[in-house]
Amino acid sequence: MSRPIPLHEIGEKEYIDPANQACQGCGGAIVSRLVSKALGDCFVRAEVACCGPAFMNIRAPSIYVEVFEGAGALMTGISRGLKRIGREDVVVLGIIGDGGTVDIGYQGLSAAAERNENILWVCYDNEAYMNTGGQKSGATTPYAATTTTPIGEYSRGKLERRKNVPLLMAMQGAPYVATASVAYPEDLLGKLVHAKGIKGFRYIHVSSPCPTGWGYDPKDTIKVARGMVQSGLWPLYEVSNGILKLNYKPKELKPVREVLKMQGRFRHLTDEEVDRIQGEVDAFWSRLVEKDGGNIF
Ligand SMILES: Cc1ncc(C[n+]2csc(CCOP(=O)(O)OP(=O)(O)O)c2C)c(N)n1
Ligand code: SF4
Repeated sequence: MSRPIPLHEIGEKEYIDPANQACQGCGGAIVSRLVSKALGDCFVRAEVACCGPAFMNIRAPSIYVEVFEGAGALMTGISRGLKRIGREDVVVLGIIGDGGTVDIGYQGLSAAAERNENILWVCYDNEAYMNTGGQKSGATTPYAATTTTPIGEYSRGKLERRKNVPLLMAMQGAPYVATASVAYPEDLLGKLVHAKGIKGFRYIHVSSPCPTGWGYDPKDTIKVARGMVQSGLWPLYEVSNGILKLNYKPKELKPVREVLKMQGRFRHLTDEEVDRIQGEVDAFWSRLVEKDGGNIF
């Protein structure tokens, strides 16, 4: 399992250029910075269409494709090419949006996990297709207003449950799977460094709030991200060869209401709808606590 790495231990060297085109307060930009610092000098990066070109100004060799369903195939090709020339020491990294991971990229992701490709897939999850205007994805929290699930007489926002891709990857037998959050950088760095040392398919899914799509003040990104973890809306855990470990386990979770009310996308919620979300969060949390330290299947 991983161990949290304090920020001062990771070193001062930066791997991204000082300015980028992301919106102020973009969680994805924080992911990009921390991932590159954790991996250091020896990685290549696959990039597919997403908000990434606005903030992945990482100083590392990278290959970009416009088709955002293609990350699994692209990373597989790079990894196998490197193996062919005897460079398996190079980490093959993808920092991929939730649309490109849980929806349109899922087939390639699942196939790469099945083949146990030697790649590190980091999903930055802003819970929608933000680059094209904020359409809902399979990662969007229920009842959120998005541009394809607007609020009106006949619509209460997104109705489906979230697709839990970290657990799906773990059930496929991936050697290492973790969730993380931009509000817990020590935890994220620890998981990245741990993943770097493992061969085979590794998957880290990072909650990366988006002020533009979620409707909050850009200065509050970390506050919102922290609230998601503290309320159980985004639990932090890792699964190493099938064994689950909860990385953040407070005595009591914060009520989800406090976190939801900070975000414009949930402004329309009724008390009953908040209760439904709270019920689902509580049920999932109890199952995680039950499985903590044991095998997930
Ligand atoms: C096959 C295909 N369909 C649609 C598009 C247009 N497109 C580009 S980026 C994008 C959204 C990507 O969403 P996500 O992966 O969640 O990343 P984010 O934009 O949130 O960073 C879409 C629909 C495309 N490039 N390729
Ligand atoms: S739309 Fe959201 S994810 Fe995209 S650059 Fe802006 S803040 Fe970041």
